[in-house]
Amino acid sequence: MSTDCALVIGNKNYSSWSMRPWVWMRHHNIAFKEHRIALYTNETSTRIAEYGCGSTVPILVDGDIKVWDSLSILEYLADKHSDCSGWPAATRARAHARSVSAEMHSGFMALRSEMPMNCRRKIEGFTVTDEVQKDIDRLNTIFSDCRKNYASGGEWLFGEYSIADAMFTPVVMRFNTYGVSLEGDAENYLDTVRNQSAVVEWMADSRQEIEVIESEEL
Ligand SMILES: N[C@@H](CCC(=O)N[C@@H](CS)C(=O)NCC(=O)O)C(=O)O
Repeated sequence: MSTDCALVIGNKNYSSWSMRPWVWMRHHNIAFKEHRIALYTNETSTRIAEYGCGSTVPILVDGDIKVWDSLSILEYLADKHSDCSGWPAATRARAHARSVSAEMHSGFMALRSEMPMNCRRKIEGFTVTDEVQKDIDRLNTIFSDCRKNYASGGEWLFGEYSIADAMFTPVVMRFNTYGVSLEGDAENYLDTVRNQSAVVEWMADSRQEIEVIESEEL
């Protein structure tokens, strides 16, 4: 992909949706320009609207093609870069990866609203509500099942790195901030994500940001 390709993202500290395609592209060493728009300022909506495709980030601009929505961007990139790992190759694993990714994309509302992503922050003694605990338990099951079934192929959810890992990366950042641990293989998977060089880079960048979004600071 030429550097005509740009990824429009929000603040690295807070923008969980932006993190997904950014990390996937960095993991695969795909060249892109980064256009950053600070969220929740007086200019945010105008700056996003300039791209002419919806009111949220991330947005991928690839020449004259624009793609918005984190999952659509990942799908587009995987189609374009068939040498990079998008969905797993095997039919069963592919169906599984698509299902858990869609589940992440459309669910986990309690976890999202009560544990907003805030990469640079560590909160001691966070109280997990019953609704959030249900989401955490479900994530524990998803990660454990994946690792049980696909560990022979590598350290990621489906063995080789895939779109599914990018989809769940922001959840791992939330767990860091609010002090959530999982069990056994699921916790080991969290460590794999934490140690991924693209994630380490994103987190370092997030610590350089100076904006504070009060609504995301519990
Ligand atoms: N479904 C979208 C959701 C994107 C989204 O909600 N992005 C937030 C930032 S993380 C946003 O752009 N908010 C802008 C605003 O609220 O003004 C995706 O996956 O890309």
